[in-house]
Amino acid sequence: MASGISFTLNGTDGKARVGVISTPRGEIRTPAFMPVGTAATVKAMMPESVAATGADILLGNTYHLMLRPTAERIDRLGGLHRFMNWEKPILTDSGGFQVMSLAGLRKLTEEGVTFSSHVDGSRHFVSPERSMEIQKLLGSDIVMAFDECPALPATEETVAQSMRMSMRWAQRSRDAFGDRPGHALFGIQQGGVTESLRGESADALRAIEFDGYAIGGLAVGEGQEAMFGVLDYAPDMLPTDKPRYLMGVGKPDDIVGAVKRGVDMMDCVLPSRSGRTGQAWTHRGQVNIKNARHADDPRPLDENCTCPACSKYSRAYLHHVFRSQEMISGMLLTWHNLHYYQELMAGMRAAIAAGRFAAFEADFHAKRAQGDI
Ligand code: PRF
Ligand code: ZN
Repeated sequence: MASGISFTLNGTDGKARVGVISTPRGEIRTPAFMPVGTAATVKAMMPESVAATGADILLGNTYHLMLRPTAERIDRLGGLHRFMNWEKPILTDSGGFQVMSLAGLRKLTEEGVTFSSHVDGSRHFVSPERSMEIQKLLGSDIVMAFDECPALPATEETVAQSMRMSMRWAQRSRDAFGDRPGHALFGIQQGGVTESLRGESADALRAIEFDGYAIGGLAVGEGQEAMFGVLDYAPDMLPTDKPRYLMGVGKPDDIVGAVKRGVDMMDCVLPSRSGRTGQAWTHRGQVNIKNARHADDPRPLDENCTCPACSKYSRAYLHHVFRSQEMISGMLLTWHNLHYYQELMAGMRAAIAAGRFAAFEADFHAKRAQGDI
């Protein structure tokens, strides 16, 4: 499996790891946070601004792009990187998870999923083979295997059946992906919160062999304590010499806890989505800019932040444009949030490399405990 994508582990501190994924489109420093660019845009951000926050890679979505503007159209227009003007690596999710959470009228069989589009109600079919084809048309650098993720709570039997089908789909994804130098295929572990099922899933994926391994099926309603409980053992079940990607996580404290337990990559809509609803994430925790206490405040959102929202504007201004529903509100808060997330990742990478991750984590929690000023 000569993939042309390699992972170098540069250091560990406890279970936390620092490294680099090398791709033909550039290096991804890990632990990495991937901003979500679902519909060929990170909402409210120019691609060069996303890069300026420190992001090395974006996440795109098979489900959304296959419906609109379609993978075939993006292919005709030169692929997703050119279409959205983002030259660095792109990882695409495979669609199954989004079908289950967004589409209407779903029919799930061994073959794949038939569903109604949330855009116009039209009927579509995705299978492991079709998902691999779509992600190839998009030109994705890191392709995700096609899986199914049951909503928790679910019975152990339901989770087991679903996981075993996802493992059969993982083999079909591997077969359909073939050999594509310069492009990587990641498998996705399922198994809910049951250790033996997580182990069975990891064994199945390792036997197939992937370029990286995702931990799926978490952050789906089980709560942080249960998620950390799984992360206490799940990363150890995956190969040490390949990247480990925790899908759809999370809040800053989820991310710190995941990195501490051996996770290398994460993605989440939270920093971009909450920016558009007036929520900011800072060193001192969450700030709601629509709160009246900011109306006369000349100070920046976060004194220690060098992003445009913090270096050029006051809390009073950010409050005003949010209340006035001005577009710059979503732009500035999204920029700040993505900058904060990337700075958090850079801080963790430096701490792991220096063997002071425990001190970093203690400081992270201490600052948040002080609360917003
Ligand atoms: N599978 C896929 N995408 C995902 C998930 C999953 O389990 C999750 C779960 N948090 C988010 N995104 N394919
Ligand atoms: Zn800022």
